[in-house]
Amino acid sequence: MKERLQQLQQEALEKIEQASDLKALNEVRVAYLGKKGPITEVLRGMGALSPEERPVIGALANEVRQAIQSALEAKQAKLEQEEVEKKLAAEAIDVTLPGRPVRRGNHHPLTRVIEEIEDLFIGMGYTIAEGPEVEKDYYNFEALNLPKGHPARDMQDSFYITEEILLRTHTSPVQARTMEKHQGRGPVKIICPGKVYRRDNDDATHSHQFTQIEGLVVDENIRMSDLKGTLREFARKMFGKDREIRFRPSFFPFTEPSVEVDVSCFHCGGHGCSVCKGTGWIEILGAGMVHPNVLEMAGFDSKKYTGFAFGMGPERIAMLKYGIDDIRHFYQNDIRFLQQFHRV
Ligand code: 2NL
Repeated sequence: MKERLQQLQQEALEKIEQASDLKALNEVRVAYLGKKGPITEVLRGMGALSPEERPVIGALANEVRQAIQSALEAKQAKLEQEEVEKKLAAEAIDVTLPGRPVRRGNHHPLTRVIEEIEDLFIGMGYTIAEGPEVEKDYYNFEALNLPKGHPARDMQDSFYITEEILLRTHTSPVQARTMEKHQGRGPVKIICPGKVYRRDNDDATHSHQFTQIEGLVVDENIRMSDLKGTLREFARKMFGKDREIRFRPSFFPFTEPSVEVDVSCFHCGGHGCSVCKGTGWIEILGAGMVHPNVLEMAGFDSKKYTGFAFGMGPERIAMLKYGIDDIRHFYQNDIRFLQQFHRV
């Protein structure tokens, strides 16, 4: 019996040594230490032994079981460690591999032009003012010297929400609101960029939604020459240092006098070409001296204060600057169009 036990131990240790994975090792455990295994069988047969032999064989059987158990545990730990290492090796991340490229986007050409104009006026001491796109009839029309019944207020031309509320048709209401906040004290020096809305059938040059930038300066002793100097500076920064501007008489309800402003053609320098249609000049904005009625309605004393204002369409400026032939390009989000305006 002693030899049988020693032989079992040797056999089991060899099989444990040979087991190449956890499954095989478990089979060895079941085969040798299981309830139906050979050691249990030996212990069961102890009844047939003499009282002297019994404790000797019993002790030996326990030793053998112990030895097999330890060997199993050691091997199990080793196999588990190997498995972890294999897994780590298989799942390793190579941090030196190049990353997937991220496609770099760019600002919308309109955003770009608007920000360029904003920066230019901020450089001249203006601040940016914003206001609601859903506006009161009062600020959109009344406060701008467009009384009830004025043709520009026609329901056909604006998106009315109620009799008194509409989508703003220009950014001027922001200027009216800002002047009102100043409570009759200057200076006011602001730039108002934003989206505006008019009932229009969209085509190459019209859109029911577009953008505007308006400027307003109100203070004592503001004169038409201040307007002209400011706009000349704007034209040169925007279209080139050699540009000249000219004023042509015009009409806006909120300014008096009012002017249309042309810039000398940046394409031909003023000689006449297809861009300026042979005239040498390109119309870029409208402007004028703030109408006394507008100043008074906003709480300013029009005997003490004067001001100038101007308004332009960033779409038009961008179309001229980048040779864009259809306003709808700005709103269709065709990536082939948008990608052409990467900032350099
Ligand atoms: C244009 C012409 C203009 C203004 C806008 C203005 C605003 C106030 C008072 C006086 Cl609160 N004027 N704005 C003045 C003249 C022209 O816009 O052709 N815009 C695209």
